[in-house]
Amino acid sequence: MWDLEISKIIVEEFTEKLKKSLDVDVAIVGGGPSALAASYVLSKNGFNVIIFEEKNEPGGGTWGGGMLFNELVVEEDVEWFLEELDMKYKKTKGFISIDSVHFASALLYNSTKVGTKIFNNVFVEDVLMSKERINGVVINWAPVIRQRLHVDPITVKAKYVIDGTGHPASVVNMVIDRNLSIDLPLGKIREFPMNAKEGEKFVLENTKEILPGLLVMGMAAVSVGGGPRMGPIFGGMLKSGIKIANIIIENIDVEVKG
Ligand code: 48H
Repeated sequence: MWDLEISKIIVEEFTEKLKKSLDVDVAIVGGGPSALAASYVLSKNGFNVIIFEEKNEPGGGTWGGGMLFNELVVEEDVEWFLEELDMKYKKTKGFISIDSVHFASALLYNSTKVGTKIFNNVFVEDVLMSKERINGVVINWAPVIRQRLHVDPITVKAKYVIDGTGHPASVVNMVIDRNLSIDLPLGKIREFPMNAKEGEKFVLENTKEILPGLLVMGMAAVSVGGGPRMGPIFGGMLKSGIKIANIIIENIDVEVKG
């Protein structure tokens, strides 16, 4: 009976995918542009990478461009990456302009094509930690969280966890709530007013490992470092994702205990 077979395929294949994703090299929280760039580079280099995205549609803040004008801008120094991902774009006035839907789709397609597993509708509600390092994440279905259902989560072990949650820097906030001290340059998580040029520089400088096993990238790195926001210019998000991937590639030989 077709209907039953279809249901069986879905349940079996999803279970298989989830089982393979319970012990990974890198768990990325949030499925925005920095996450997709990082996961593309890491997966392409043979790392086992998963992304947890609480929304139905991964892609974060890319889809709407600037003020719903679905066009976004990147700097010319990321042209090589757009080429690698086979994107269509237009060079204009010293910048590159890209249709934001095409940009999001290309990132999603390429990241998943090289092996990243994206779990949408999954909310990361906590981290796994030992005294020495962050060891993974605690996940639940996002609708369970939204409906405030009393349902316990499950855990995922990861050598590295990346906070790619954008402006709120949710993972860093969770870790601070657990009384772990993180060196926040301003003493708290906050952003400053729009300044595209400064913001694009700042995001890269603040893309780093902030605790053993926990890294920040994208707008989360701006919020944690306390820098200016930069609106719909997205080169910094790509460069931040690529930088974090390279940091991990150079340090992956960590032994995770527990
Ligand atoms: C699962 C979660 C959780 C959670 C959040 O905001 P994003 O697009 O992330 P970035 O940093 O890659 O890109 C930022 C960019 O989109 C942007 O907003 C810019 C450049 N702004 C500049 C400005 O001036 O405003 O995506 C983060 C994703 C979202 O899709 C969230 O739904 C998701 O993370 N998320 N997913 N578990 N706990 N928290």
